[in-house]
Amino acid sequence: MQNILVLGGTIEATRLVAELARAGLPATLSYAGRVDRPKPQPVPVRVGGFGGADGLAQYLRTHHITHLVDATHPFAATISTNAVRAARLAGTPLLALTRPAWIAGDGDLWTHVADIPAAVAALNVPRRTIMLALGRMHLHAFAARPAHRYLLRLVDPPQTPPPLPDHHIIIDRGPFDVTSDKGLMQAHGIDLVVSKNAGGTGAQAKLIAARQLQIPVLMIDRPALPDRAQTHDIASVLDWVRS
Ligand code: 3Y8
Ligand code: NAP
Repeated sequence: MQNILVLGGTIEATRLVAELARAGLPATLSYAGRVDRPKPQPVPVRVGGFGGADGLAQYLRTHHITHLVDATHPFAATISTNAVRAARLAGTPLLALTRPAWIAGDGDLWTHVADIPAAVAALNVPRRTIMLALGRMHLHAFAARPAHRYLLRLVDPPQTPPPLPDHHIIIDRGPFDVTSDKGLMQAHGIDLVVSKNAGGTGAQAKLIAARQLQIPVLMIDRPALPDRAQTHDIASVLDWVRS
């Protein structure tokens, strides 16, 4: 009998565990515990780190996990690297469920940068009104660019005020929709959007809104990840689990 561990935190992970529950395949969804109230799920959920790759390998062994699915966000490079090592140590089959990177379409005004530091460097420009849609974990990096006005969208109210003298905080969680993101950008007079190349649909609204409003986007490329088997579709994961 299968005993599946899904490393979650994305819409695709949520959709996958719904399919696994429907198919009656035993699965556990794992969250890091980054936000106060993770989304309720139709399968058992565990919250918190494992204690590095060795801790995850130990979890795989002691819980007799038969299949490990890495359905984490493309910027969650540490857990994905740990998953490759842990799966090898424990001899557990691993499959990554990922989503293709976004590609600029007609009308998109994107500038690509390699990572967060490169995005900060690229903001060495006269004062802008920036939608910094990167969440909470990287705000400190932008303290180097205090001249700009920032619109911040966070999942939870921050414990400490962000280190940005001129900022406005919106508390909201995705998936987002184009109409409200467009209204938000117009209401705040946004003239630049900074975004991770997350892919998928949950964070895409701001890019479609930016295209419609002809607002430029600073697009942060994904970090490198180790080689591993991966798929973009949930049906392939179900086939793999059943094989
Ligand atoms: C804790 C678990 C689902 C999953 C929904 C997806 C879509 C909506 C859009 C913007 C961009 C951002 C952020 C974002 C989106 C989905 C997905 C996605 C981006 C939750 C969730 C957890 C997190 C962690 C959180 C990070 C933050 C990043 C906000 C749940 C809601 C900016 C990524 O305060 C913090 O510490 C937040 C941390 C990692 C990135 C950062 O650096 O701050 N996600 N987001 C997961 C855990 O504990 O393991 O659903 O409650 C999940 C989702 N957020 O099932 O519907 O699939 O990506 N998440 C980015 O893309 O840049 C918001 O505002 O436009
Ligand atoms: P990360 O930097 O790759 O991982 C840092 C540490 O957090 C890991 O070493 C692990 O701790 C723990 N961890 C991460 N994901 C976990 C999970 N799903 N279950 C259990 N422990 C986990 O991760 P991150 O970028 O902070 O992302 C954290 C979570 O938020 C993930 O679920 C990810 O899918 C989700 N998320 C992230 C982003 C983003 O922009 N980074 C966007 C949307 C959703 P130990 O070493 O102790 O095991």
